Amino acid sequence: MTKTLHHRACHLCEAICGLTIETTLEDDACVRITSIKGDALDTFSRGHICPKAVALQDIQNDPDRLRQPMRRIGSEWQPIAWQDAFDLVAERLLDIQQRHGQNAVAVYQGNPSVHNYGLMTHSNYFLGLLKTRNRFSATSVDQLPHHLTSYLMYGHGLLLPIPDIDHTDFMLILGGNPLASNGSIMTVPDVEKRLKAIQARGGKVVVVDPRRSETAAIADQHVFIRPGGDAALLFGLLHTLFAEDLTRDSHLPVDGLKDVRAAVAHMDADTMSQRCGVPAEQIRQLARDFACAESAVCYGRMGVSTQAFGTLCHWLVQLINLVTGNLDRVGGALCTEPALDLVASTSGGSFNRWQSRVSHLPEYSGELPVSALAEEMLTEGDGQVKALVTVAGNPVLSTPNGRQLDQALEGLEFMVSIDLYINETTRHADLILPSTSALENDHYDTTFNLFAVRNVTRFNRAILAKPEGALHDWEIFVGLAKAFAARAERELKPTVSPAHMIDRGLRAGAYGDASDVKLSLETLRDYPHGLDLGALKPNLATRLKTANQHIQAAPEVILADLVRFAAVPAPSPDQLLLIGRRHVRSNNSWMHNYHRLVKGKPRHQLLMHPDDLAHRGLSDGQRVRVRSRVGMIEVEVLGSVDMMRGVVSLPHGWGHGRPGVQMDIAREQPGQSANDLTDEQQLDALSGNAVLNGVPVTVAAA
Ligand SMILES: Nc1nc2c(c(=O)[nH]1)N[C@H]1C(S)=C(S)[C@@H](COP(=O)(O)OP(=O)(O)OC[C@H]3O[C@@H](n4cnc5c(=O)[nH]c(N)nc54)[C@H](O)[C@@H]3O)O[C@H]1N2
Ligand SMILES: Nc1nc2c(c(=O)[nH]1)N[C@H]1C(S)=C(S)[C@@H](COP(=O)(O)OP(=O)(O)OC[C@H]3O[C@@H](n4cnc5c(=O)[nH]c(N)nc54)[C@H](O)[C@@H]3O)O[C@H]1N2
Ligand code: SF4
Ligand SMILES: [Mo]
Repeated sequence: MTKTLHHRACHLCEAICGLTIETTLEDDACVRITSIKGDALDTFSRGHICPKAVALQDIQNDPDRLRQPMRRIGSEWQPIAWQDAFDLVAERLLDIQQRHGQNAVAVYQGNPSVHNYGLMTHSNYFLGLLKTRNRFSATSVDQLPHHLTSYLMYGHGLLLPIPDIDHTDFMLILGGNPLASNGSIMTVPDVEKRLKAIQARGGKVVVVDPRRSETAAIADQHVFIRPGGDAALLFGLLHTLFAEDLTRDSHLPVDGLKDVRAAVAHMDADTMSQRCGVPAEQIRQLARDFACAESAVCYGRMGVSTQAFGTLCHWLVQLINLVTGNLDRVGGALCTEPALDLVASTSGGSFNRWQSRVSHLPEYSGELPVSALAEEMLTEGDGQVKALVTVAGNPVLSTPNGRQLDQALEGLEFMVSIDLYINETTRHADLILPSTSALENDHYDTTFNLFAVRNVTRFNRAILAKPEGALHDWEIFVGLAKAFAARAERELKPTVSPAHMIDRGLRAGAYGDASDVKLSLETLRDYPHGLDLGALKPNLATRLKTANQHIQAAPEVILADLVRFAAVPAPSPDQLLLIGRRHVRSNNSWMHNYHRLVKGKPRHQLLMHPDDLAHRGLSDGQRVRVRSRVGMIEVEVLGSVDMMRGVVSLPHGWGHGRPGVQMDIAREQPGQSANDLTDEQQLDALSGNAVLNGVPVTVAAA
């Protein structure tokens, strides 16, 4: 038995923790993973690890994970050869496009697409050939408001200022629970230690959340807020900063601040307090505390981007950092300067160049909001979607009104999924094309190095050999592209491997051939634990991509949205509102098939304040019916004093009990899908992002 130690970044969430993985060459000539630990020599993650990383071996060994392409005939799945599968996809998609037009084929790309470098470099090699406007992704059930705000204010949708968590004196967190999620649009391994370090150096952490989350529990202050009330709270903060002269000059060139002042002139803390339930004096004091801190950063995430005024929220977050002098400042919000800089190498984005056919939702960077996907399939007429390609996504469980989409998928002429499992979505596919597992593939993080709280980089080779006959995701896309181009008689430019592209990108980047660091894949081999390229530094002035290289503080489309904000009546305090919840042992919809992560008590119950239970004559542990405009589910309810009154919480990603799902462990503990309650008609109308938090529901005994 020979043991080997490997080092690799974990790709499962945004924290990119360094791992040490031991493999053993056993007497039967099989290589097995014998241990997975945090890598103490990774200077970024410093040995931090969470339970999901240990389950990487379970993904590897899972008998339910597909290892060859599968074709569905009725309800039976049969293996099919790769080339036959590629030819079939090309034939069916081309035929549908010839009969119904290019937009009749839709595409949905899910979250793991950004955690897998081959999907980043090569999905478009095939998907681009389809030339369809019906492109969707998980972006519009997540962070679209961040991109739109940065595109409008800074000229590039990926120029996202990141909290300088290691140097700040005051961190205001809205709608993020990094202790469970391990951070998002803030790549921050070991986040708990970093938050506690703020407190240890005399600083303060404040969390705004309708639930006393794990992060709120360690904060200095927790502010309860009615779901969806954050724009009002942020307006109240900004107004106070102006009214009490708490602003600080910025070194950055800014246009439009006068317009901002005028636009928020009547949004005082008293008026805004009625919209969000936070007492006016608390809003004013929070503004003072923020402005008086030596350095401070306001950070909003998932919980505030997936609400009705998600884009206003992120715009206000930027403005609060800007007017207090904390944008582009050490201890404030800073833009990461990664080795492979997508800000430098891609176009800034685009907005509203076209709209969805049925509901006229706006395009962003070539994609439409996924809330429109089902109706594009269900509404007859020219341009109706007849076929779907899904890539590493499970929209039946992750997008609003998932039941409707579930039914719409049944009516498609053809569907192909590039995925590892037969799950709630892919069970509808005609073909599933599974790639190698992550440990059989090289890894370079193209995305999360860009959002990291330090400038870091690393490249790791595959740990396990590629099984015979298996293909990497990128090779599947090359196979599909070749088959499609041949049949369509279109020219296909040759391509190179992802590793080759990364090498080129590294050499051309800020730490590449023209610098002293001379980064390339070759030089990165000397840094198996990752390479630290230093703390974040102010750089925004030189990286702005707006036409005049000034920050646009008052983009027209955002100011226009203030009319919508003003028109919304104050929510009724009697209305029960649903929010989500993440747990460190779960990862969206797809990691419930590993015993290690799901063992013990279930974690997918509805949480409700004990007073709200009593008010309805319900008791802890009872089965209840939760209803919204679009659906009804039956779940167990638990009393929790951590919930704000009038708010209930249910995690998403469950609901594995649907027929045909081939994930044995997940089916034993199926839970119900929160997205059978979320409503595809509830949107941040400006961006088209889905509202997943603050969904009106009723709860009654089952
Ligand atoms: N109600 C509610 N809904 C939500 C959220 C919420 O908080 N509340 N969160 C939203 C957010 S933030 C997100 S990002 C979305 C996620 O939504 P999705 O991206 O649609 O869903 P995932 O659960 O991430 O599904 C990942 C799929 O990729 C497959 N997969 C995993 N690794 C690979 C790989 O390497 N290659 C390939 N080809 N496939 C792979 C898995 O088998 C699975 O089918 O959900 C959103 N939905
Ligand atoms: N363990 C684990 N880690 C993950 C994931 C996972 O599924 N599991 N998913 C990954 C993905 S795809 C993403 S995008 C990130 C997301 O990472 P985060 O943005 O940290 O998301 P959550 O953990 O869902 O935290 C959102 C918080 O917002 C609160 N909230 C809900 N509604 C409102 C509201 O109206 N106002 C305010 N102020 N707060 C509100 C919720 O109570 C919750 O505490 O996590 C990533 N990491
Ligand atoms: S927090 Fe867990 S899942 Fe996320 S990168 Fe680190 S080890 Fe992986
Ligand atoms: Mo996400």
